[in-house]
Amino acid sequence: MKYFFSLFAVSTLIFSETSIVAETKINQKVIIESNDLMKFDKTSIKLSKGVTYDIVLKNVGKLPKAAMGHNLIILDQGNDAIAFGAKLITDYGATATNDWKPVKAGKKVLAQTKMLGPNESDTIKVKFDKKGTYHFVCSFPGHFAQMRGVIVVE
Ligand SMILES: [Cu+2]
Repeated sequence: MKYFFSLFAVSTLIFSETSIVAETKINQKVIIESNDLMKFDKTSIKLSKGVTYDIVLKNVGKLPKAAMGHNLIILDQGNDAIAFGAKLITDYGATATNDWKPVKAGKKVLAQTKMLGPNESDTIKVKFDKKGTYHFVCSFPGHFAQMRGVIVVE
């Protein structure tokens, strides 16, 4: 009888640990901060293929959106953040009236947050179906020079 109870306790323990692992595979959260120094707090992020992530951009800056707005644009594989940033206004339709959204960039953009002012945040759900490197960038004019990074999906 004693043996039965301890075996039961062990199997319950294993079972509950398995459930915790399974739970964390759904909608894992990644928080990226942007600031008045025109920087993201993370420039290299490792994620897993096939997992749905809640990617949160938090703008912790204090300057107004018109002067120091930030967004997070994740580019599909094969698109370089600097090359993309250089064409935002000339080729991809980013303007002051559309919050610098690259409306003509088509499938080069995998996902994007809203343009954020001080103390704002936005969450996007993203699932990467292919392993590899994805660049991300802020599309506010000139910010691509230093507001960019890579997501490496394994
Ligand atoms: Cu920015």
